[in-house]
Amino acid sequence: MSRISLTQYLVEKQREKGLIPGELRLLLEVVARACKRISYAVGKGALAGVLGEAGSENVQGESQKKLDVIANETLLEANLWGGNLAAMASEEMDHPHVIPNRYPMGEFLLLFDPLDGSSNIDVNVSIGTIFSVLRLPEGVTDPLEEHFLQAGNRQIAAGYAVYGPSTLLVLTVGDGVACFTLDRETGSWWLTEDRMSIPVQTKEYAINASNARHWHPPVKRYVDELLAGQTGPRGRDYNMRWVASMVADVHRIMIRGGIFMYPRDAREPDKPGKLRLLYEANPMSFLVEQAGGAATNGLTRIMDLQPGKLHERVAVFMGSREEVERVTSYHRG
Ligand code: P6P
Repeated sequence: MSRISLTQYLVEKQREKGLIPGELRLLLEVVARACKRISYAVGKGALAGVLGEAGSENVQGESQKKLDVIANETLLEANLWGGNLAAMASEEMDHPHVIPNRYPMGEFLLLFDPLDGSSNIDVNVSIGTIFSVLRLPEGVTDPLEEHFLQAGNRQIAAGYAVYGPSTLLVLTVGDGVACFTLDRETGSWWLTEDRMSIPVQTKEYAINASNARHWHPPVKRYVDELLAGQTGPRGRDYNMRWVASMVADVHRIMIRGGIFMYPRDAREPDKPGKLRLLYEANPMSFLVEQAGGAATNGLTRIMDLQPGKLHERVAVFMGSREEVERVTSYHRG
């Protein structure tokens, strides 16, 4: 069976549907090539001496793994000279990285978490790269942090790579969600699912249950009802999964349904949650919604939130629509 490559898929989106401009296609191909290189580095692991701590901290004050730094540098270098970007923002960098004057400035802004779930690197559990594409506001010639502060509903593309048993690239340009599998022998990305769809109902939920004593009442009520199973108000048993790698947990949900939750809790009352809005929650919300799911912060659609800071955090409830709507109704109720 002849498979469709990532390039062919994007050319068809550009040519047949006029959905994406050529510059966006080029950008997405560059990002895919960078993810391939990150996949090779991740796959080499101890053999390439890339495991363990980098000995530095990121803007969040979290210690960086060597692969965090490698993944960030790979994405920066790959996207510097192409001429389709104005600037990049990353979980690993305090401030945006503006394209140097020696290269042409493009119309897009690229945001990414270069290696999400990095606490799993040294124990060989799936990790991933998350990215989001925004347009540089009209007439701006000097990109600043404020230009990144756009609501998630302004995204024109989003995706993630998951470095697991297979390396997959899951991508949306606003016309459904496609999944590509990396052929490690040839280095090609092949279309293996052209319209991902999250089951509306599910029997699985994902949350770090060790935080249960800190949860606010709506989350406690929702999870207790799941734990009550057949004997409780939900009338059926549920299963739990927590990989502690958002990309791996959300990818599972994209395939077989479920709800991913990282709520705010009483540990740090002033902190709205752990996950970052601009380069984790927004791109994953775009993908989940494009696959028929839903994503809120417990009260509001995540993609309607207006960011105030580049690295701001947000509570996350995303996945099968029925479950997200239910837990959101408990917050509103
Ligand atoms: P916890 C990884 O560090 C991450 O940002 C997400 O990928 C993941 O879902 C979450 O944090 C795990 O957090 O508190 O369970 O370790």
